[in-house]
Amino acid sequence: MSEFNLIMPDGSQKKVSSETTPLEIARSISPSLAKKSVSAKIDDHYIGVNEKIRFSGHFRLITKDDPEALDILRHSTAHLLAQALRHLHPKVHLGVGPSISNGFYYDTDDSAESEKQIAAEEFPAIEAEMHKIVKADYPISNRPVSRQEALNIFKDDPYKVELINDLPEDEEITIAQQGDYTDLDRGGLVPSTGWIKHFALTSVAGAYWRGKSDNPMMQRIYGLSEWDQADLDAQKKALDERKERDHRTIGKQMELFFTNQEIGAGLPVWLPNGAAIRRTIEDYLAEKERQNGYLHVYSPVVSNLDLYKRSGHWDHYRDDMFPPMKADDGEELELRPMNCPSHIEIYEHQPRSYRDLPYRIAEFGQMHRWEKSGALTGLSRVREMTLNDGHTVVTSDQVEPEFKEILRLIREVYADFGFTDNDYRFRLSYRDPKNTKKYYDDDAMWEHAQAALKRAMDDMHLNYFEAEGEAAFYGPKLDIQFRTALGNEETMSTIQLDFLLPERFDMKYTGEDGKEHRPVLIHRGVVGTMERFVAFLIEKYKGQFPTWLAPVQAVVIPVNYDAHGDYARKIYSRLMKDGRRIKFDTRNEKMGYLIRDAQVNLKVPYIIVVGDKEINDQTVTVRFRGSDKTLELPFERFEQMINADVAAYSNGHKKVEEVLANE
Ligand code: TSB
Ligand code: ZN
Repeated sequence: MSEFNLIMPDGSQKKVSSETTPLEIARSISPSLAKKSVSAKIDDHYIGVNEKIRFSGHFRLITKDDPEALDILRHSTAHLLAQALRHLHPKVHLGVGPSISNGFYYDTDDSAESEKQIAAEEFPAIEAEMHKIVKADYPISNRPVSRQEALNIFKDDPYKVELINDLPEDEEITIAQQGDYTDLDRGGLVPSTGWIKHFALTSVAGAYWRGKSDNPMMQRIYGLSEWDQADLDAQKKALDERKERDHRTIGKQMELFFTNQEIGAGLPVWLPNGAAIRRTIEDYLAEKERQNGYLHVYSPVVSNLDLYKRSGHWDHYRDDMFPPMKADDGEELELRPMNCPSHIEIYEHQPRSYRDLPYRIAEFGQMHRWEKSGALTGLSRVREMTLNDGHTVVTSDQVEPEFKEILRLIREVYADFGFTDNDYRFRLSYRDPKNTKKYYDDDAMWEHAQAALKRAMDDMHLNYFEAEGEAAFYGPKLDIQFRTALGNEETMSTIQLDFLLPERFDMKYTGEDGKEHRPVLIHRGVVGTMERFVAFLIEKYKGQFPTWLAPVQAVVIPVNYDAHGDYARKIYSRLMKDGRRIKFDTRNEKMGYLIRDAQVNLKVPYIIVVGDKEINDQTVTVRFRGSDKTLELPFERFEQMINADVAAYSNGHKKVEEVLANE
């Protein structure tokens, strides 16, 4: 029997035998300490309270009062979930199941067993199974195993096998055991399943295995777990608030868009209110692009498959493409996953010279991508989307200045939408050099392109982070990452450097020297797709769009339609002629109901009520969004106010305050 030397928190030394457990040490100090000890640590290694001590070092008991104990509880609840899933879906494949800032998750993949993945409808059954396991109060143990033993234990769990194989040679592998359930685990778990009492499963969402988009999509099941019910209730409430700003919830309430199975998963329908927002954005962007030298084009959403064979999409991007359509003459047609090949054909339609460069074309290009059904989310991840796309053809000397110019344009647009630096971060997306299936294989080309991208960013003194395996197959990207209400990060805008497609399509321009040269292609989306961008805006503004974007900018309500309808209609028509989006609410309902409907559901910036007094004075009574104040204004004054509000984009409210100050 060996002996170990423990250094206690107070600095004293304690010699223990290899038969000693942390719980015994706790008991020797005080029974109450033993009762609330959740786990223990020797240096950075967790050791369960009932485990035998295996090495010497700094010793520390973790009690319930310790913030770290909450992570241990949540991590243990993830195991509890996995054990319940194993009972209900014996063949489910498990990924990882950590604690997170407000709870825990477990990544699961049930595709080996059935086509249908685990869905939220099953949560009550899964929770019931979890409670059974809690009641059984299985002791939780952790022990080291050899690599071979670990591979044997997890032979039916491909994700675990991958994790084991990725562990460094000299790393100790430990497994956790509770009843009939075994997991690969570093420790940090409660002593038995009976310790876990206040938990709930909250949602399930698609998540790529190890966060890499070229890996399989798994189902990530999220949950909450707390030491007491009051804390669990508080966490649930916080989660409900996040759901409230979820664009899918607000999209329903404001009647912006829908998706259904009849039309097809991931194929969104834009209702009039959502379409009004989108059209406003498209008009705005088209004008901005025109001012910045882009020529707008229209090109077909379906093309000959050979076009995508030539571009390399078919070799490197096929998994994201809809299956080709075979025509009766043997021709194969493909719904386009990207617009670049069509834009390249447009460039090549005429011979080009250095005097034509940078050559900039743009299109609100509709594309189709075969996203996995588990990954589809509202408007933010869809199968049919319209990209605010643009391609610039440049000489190699123009790559950096054009890149900077595009980034300047993007930030100018962000300012009009009221984004601040806190809303996003920059990601330099590089290839994964090991993945030659996804990425075109030419080391020199990649290194050159990635270095150019990094140089441009460093030159502008911008903060960014770097990510391997997130590039496009044809080149590296600057991705602008935004956080959704559900807490995921997604790419919105993007600028991409491409030295590959110009080769593939044999693109040329005549240089100053009269000879033919190869240009470089820059792909960019100023705001990304209309779908994802609008999803983000809904969440950012919680549906309370600045007036220039609001689907309905003002509602006009006559106190009594028969008496005041004509005057109300005159106001409505005048404002519509100004270009405003106005709803004339003629419903025969109580005034209070109509006002509430406009405020709560439509979130309208201005509600105008007109009755006898207003007709008499040629005024309108205005209610402002977010304020209880009503104000009677001469109609022209209001007209000036709302038009100034719209013209100032997201700074509109400042203009309104200015106009009001003159009142
Ligand atoms: C910028 N060829 C380039 C283009 O020229 C391109 O298509 N790049 S992309 O593949 O990165 O897509 C552009 C943007 O579309 C992404 O940055 C992202 O904001 C958006 N997007 C991609 N997939 C989806 C999807 N499934 N649903 C909604 N938006 C998406
Ligand atoms: Zn492109």
